[in-house]
Amino acid sequence: MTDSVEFESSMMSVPDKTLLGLYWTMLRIRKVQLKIAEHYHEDEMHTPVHLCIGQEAIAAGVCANLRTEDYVFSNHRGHGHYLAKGGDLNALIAELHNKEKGCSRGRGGSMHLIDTSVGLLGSSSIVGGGVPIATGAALGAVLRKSDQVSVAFLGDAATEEGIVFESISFAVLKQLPVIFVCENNFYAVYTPLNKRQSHDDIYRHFEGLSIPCFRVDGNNVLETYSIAQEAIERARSGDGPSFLECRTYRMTDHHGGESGVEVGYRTQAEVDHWSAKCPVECYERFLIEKRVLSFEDVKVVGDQIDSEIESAFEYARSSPLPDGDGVLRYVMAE
Ligand SMILES: Cc1ncc(C[n+]2csc(CCOP(=O)(O)OP(=O)(O)O)c2C)c(N)n1
Ligand SMILES: [Mg+2]
Repeated sequence: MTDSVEFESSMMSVPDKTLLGLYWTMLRIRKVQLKIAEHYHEDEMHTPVHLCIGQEAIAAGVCANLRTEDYVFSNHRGHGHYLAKGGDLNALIAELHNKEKGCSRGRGGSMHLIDTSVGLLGSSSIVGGGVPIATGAALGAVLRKSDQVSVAFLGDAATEEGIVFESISFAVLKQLPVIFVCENNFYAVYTPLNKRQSHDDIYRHFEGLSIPCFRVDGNNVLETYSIAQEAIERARSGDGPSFLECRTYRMTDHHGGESGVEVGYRTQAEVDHWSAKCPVECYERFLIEKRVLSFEDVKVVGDQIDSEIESAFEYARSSPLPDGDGVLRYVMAE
């Protein structure tokens, strides 16, 4: 029996290849985050890092339904979105090391990830900032008569920004192919959702705008995958936008690799409660029970990912910084 995440009902009709692909994506995101956390204190990465440990199922479940040419717009907690959409791992780790070979040429850091070759058109460190851009990209797709869809990942706090309401309203008016994916991890930095909002039903906030809204167990990759699939198909076939509230939890502090318990804004009991719902471990157990995955597979896949990550760190460390004269190229402020 898998304990706290119920996968069975969403598993029907998902082929084994997809089941395994979702596992691989989540495990890879998890392992990349852990490696970043392990090395962060060495002070070779001069960038804040907002890790998405605990939230991997959302990026994996949504992006598994997207085509390369579809668009994703991310936020400050974007490593998972970038990797799930197919962003280059070497360029991500090089970016964290501020290197010229980084995905933003080392000038952007962790909060400004981009890989246009796979449709990851950018991330915004301004809370809510990616949402209107994703909406505009969806409008562009419609004007070009393309069937691309656009996804905006946003946090629970971003739903408190006016621009999100305005973007959703416009997307409904124009019936744009955009999916708003809210990762509700119940915190804005150190402030819990129940100190900011009177109700914890974010998905209901936008129902008055006549956008289809769904509450999703964001730690359940199969539920996320199947609800996102419906939303993406609806958008692609011209039936307009959707809003998904994916409920989850970040296992590390707002930024960096500590738990946040030591700061005092959340308790160890709360962290433990969510640890039992770990999206990666629960799904791994489920796949083993279903005999889609063996213990040996777990080891082989884990080792392959570890060695890929090891070589990405070597690549990043050994590549050059932007040269002194050119360091201010591509940046807006001097
Ligand atoms: C417009 C704006 N206001 C405030 C901030 C400072 N800030 C950075 S992250 C953050 C919290 C974001 O919370 P949420 O959207 O829930 O995402 P999470 O960090 O939980 O993934 C805040 C307030 C910012 N970057 N941009
Ligand atoms: Mg949050």
